[in-house]
Order: sequence, then structure tokens, then C-alpha cells
Amino acid sequence: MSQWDAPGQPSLGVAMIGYAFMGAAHSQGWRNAHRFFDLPAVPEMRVVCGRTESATRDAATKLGWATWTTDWRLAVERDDVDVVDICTPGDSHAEIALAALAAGKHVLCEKPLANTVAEAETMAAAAEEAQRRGVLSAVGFNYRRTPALALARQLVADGAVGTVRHIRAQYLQDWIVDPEFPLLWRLQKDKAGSGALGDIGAHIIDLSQFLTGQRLVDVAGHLTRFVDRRPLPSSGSGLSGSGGAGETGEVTVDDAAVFFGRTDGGALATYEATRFATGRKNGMRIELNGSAGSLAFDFESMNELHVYDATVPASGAGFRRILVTEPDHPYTAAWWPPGHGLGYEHTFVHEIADFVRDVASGVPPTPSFADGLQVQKVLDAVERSSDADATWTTV
Ligand code: SOE
Repeated sequence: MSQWDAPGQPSLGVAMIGYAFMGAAHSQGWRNAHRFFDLPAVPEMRVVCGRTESATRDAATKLGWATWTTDWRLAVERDDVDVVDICTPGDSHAEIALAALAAGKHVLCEKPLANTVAEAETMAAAAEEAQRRGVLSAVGFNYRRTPALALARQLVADGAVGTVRHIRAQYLQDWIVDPEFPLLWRLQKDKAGSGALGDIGAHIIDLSQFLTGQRLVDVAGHLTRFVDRRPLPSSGSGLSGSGGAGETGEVTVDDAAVFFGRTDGGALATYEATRFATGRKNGMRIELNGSAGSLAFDFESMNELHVYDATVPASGAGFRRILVTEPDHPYTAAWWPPGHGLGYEHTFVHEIADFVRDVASGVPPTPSFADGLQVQKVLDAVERSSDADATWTTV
């Protein structure tokens, strides 16, 4: 018997739907959150669900789930499940989330919240109704839990940049530059909703609003596709896989998106989301310029935040690099000594730790489904703008 199954230790039974890239990342969170953070309840990884029997069984063993099923409804209905974690492609988010909320289960749903504004609206309404019954929900915008970005948010709130004038955000990847890269679900509109825009553009939309506390009110943008057909996949999931024997299929999402917008706080914001930035692997960059200073961040150096203080005399001013690994930085006290650094997976451990703490204490976690809906509306406005020759479009 371990300390975790000691009698009286409150637990939170979890069902996770989907086990590929995001499922593996979330499992890391469910396994480790209570081992590094003091939480009011211990997550119990009760059941994982996938479509294929043998692969789901293997995933359960590998990722640490007690059991598995190929029927998500069975997982959602179990009495020993308190939380449903949705890590599936976007086309099933709404159906699973609505069923889980109706069954009284708290829900953590991967981003973007849904594939359409209509679905996201239904989900946000269901979440609001469920909250009145004490059933809580959140969207998995994990990058909010990067220590350097959590610190950036505190600094902005404390006035370190003054009035924000510019938001400059990029999300640069290159995993589909090769035209022979297979047609995975992320490249199919019926499954993913959109391409670079929804998959990675959604992160920088959420982050820019989270950091500044401002919301986009209108946008203009352009989406493009560089490769129209790709080999059908023969194997693999997540971001890997190999092409099949000669057969190809149509890519139905954008490969890249550029857009700009105005916020309700008067800032001008520019965004670029692409999977064709050769050499950039996960270059999620954000810079804020304000009346009193600037902040700059790049996920490829995720333990650093660059801060410019415009109140320092010009002769001595310059961007300072803060290594965000000190114990008084957000989340870092739970981990390693200063300078040892954290990685991508820690953002998920933090996300789960925050979610468990909130849910176990009855506090609505963030970002809410309503926040997810607002991001969905921005995505939709960018698509509408692109269809209308990049004209200004209200969110
Ligand atoms: C793939 O482009 C992806 O995995 C996104 O889906 C994630 O949200 C992002 O964190 C990394 O890239």
C-alpha cells in the first residue's frame, strides 16, 4: 500500500478519451501532478479510451491507466470517474463534453474547444449550466502554464510594460514542409476544423489575450495552403506517420495563416501561424511593446523571459534575460534547483495540478469553455476575413 491509497485520501477518478500525442502529454500530468504539487485530491487514472482495441490496451499499459475501453460512453458513465479529459480530434469534442457534463463529470477539453462556433456555443452553454450544479470545466491551453509566460502575465498586470501598444505573436513549426508527409487528421477539415490557424494560431490568440487581459474585437487575415494533396497515411498518429503506397488525398485545411487585429484595450496585434517555417520546430514567440517597457518570449527557449524597462536611462537600458527557474517564479518551486530548467511536458503537469486544485476546491478553473468559445470566434472571424479578401471582420 502506498501513501496515495491511504484510507481517507481524497481522490479524483479520471477517464481520458484519446491517447496519442495529447493523451501522452496529459497522462504525464495526471501521473505526476500530485507527486510534485500539494493537491487537495489525488488523481486516479482509472480508464483510457481509444478506437482500436490493441492500441488502446498498449496505451493503457504504457501511459499508466488502470484499464481501457473502446467505448467512450462507458468511460464517461462509470461511477468511479469524476473527470473526463478529452484528448481527441476536434470533431468529437462537443459530443463527448456534452455527455460528460450531463453525467455530472468535470471536463478538461483539449484546444481548440471545438471545430465550429456553433459547437463551441453549445459547449459553453452546457458548461455554464453544469457549473450551477457544481460540475466544472476548462480548456487545455497548456502554454498559459509555462512559468515564463505566467511570470509575463504577472509583470503585465503589475504595469511593467505600461499601456500595451503592440502584440506580436508567431507560432512557427515545420513538420509538414515535406510534400510527402502523410495526410494525418490534423490536415483534414472535417476532423480538425482548420489547420495551422486552429491548431497553433489558437494558442497565440489565447496567450496574447491572457497576457494582456485584452480581447480582440476585429481582425483581418489571409489563410493559405502550399500542398494540396498528400499520401494517405499507412501508420502513425500524432505528428508522425508514414505515407501509404502511392494513394493520395486532399488537404482540406490551411497550411499557414497571417492575421492582425485590434483589441478592446487599443493595442494593435499581429499573428503568424504556420507549419511551413523551415527550421522552426516549436517557435511560439510573443512580444509585447508598451509605454513603459517590452516583454519577449520564445518557446524554443522556454525557461527565459526577456524584459525591457523603458524607465531605465537609455545609456544603461536593454533587454534583460530572466532565467525563470527561481523558486519564487510561478510553478518552479515544485521542481528542480535554479537553472535546471523545465520542458514542454511540465506545462501539462501544471495544467493538471491547477485543474485538480480548482475542481477539488469547487473553484471554476480557467480558461473556461466561455474563454474557449471566444477564441473560436476569433478563429472564425479570421476565416471569414480570408474568404472576403482580408477585409476587417468583427469577432
Ligand atoms: C501540433 O501542431 C501541436 O502538437 C499542437 O497541436 C499543440 O497544441 C502544440 O502544443 C504543439 O504542436
